[in-house]
Amino acid sequence: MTKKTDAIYAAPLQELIDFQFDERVVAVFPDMIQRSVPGYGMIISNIGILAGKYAQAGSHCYDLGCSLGAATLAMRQRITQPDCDIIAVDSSPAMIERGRELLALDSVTTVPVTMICADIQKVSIENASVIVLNFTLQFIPPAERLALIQRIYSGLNKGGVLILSEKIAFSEPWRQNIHEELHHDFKRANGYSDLEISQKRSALEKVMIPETLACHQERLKLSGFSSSDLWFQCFNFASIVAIK
Ligand code: GEK
Repeated sequence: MTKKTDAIYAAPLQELIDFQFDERVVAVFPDMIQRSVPGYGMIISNIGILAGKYAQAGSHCYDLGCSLGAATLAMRQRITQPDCDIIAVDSSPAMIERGRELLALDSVTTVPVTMICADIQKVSIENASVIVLNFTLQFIPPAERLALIQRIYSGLNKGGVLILSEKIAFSEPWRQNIHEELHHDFKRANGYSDLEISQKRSALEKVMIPETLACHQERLKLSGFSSSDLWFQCFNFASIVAIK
């Protein structure tokens, strides 16, 4: 399948509205995320590897903020434990509609998948062995993040994992600047213009709020996770695996 190119912010916009996961974004999403998030493809395939290792027989695996289900499909390929299923949740109706179409084309059918259009802050999480928050927590208001992580912790079985990927911030301004510049270089190298980069950045400003790695790790500890390891970082994009 050919990917439709993201040109949403290519022309000057009179009025910049806050970023939304609507039909226009859904239509170009695979291209947008690949060209915007360093290491996205690698993270997705390794979520599959992690799920293959940590999925427990007879448990649920969750993909929270699944978008089109890339992490779901990677997990589905790798889970071999019996009687597992995957519950993929996203609050964007357009994402879920397209995600279900892509799911129907998937040739791996051994692990059942349910795609649900809902707010991840409201779905029940229980008997879980693998929970994925792949670039989703950053869209939850910071004051509500602890409650979500605590609910995730209590829904996980012992030995289960949370895979948390985020755009991260740095407390020292010089370090923040270096990583931001490198990320913009990455986007330029992938064909985005300076105008596209700056318009998208403004659109995301109020809806996507990155925090430092230390802040994420403290919250995980506070919620009860016995360990949290950084397994991926490229510039200001990182992924942590936390074990219950
Ligand atoms: C991937 N994980 O390709 N409840 C449910 N979904 C939400 C909520 C919420 N409260 N807030 C935001 N979302 C995916 C990529 S994208 C990341 C995740 C990005 C959803 C939102 O609709 C969008 O689909 C997703 O979180 C974030 O592995 O675009 O930077």
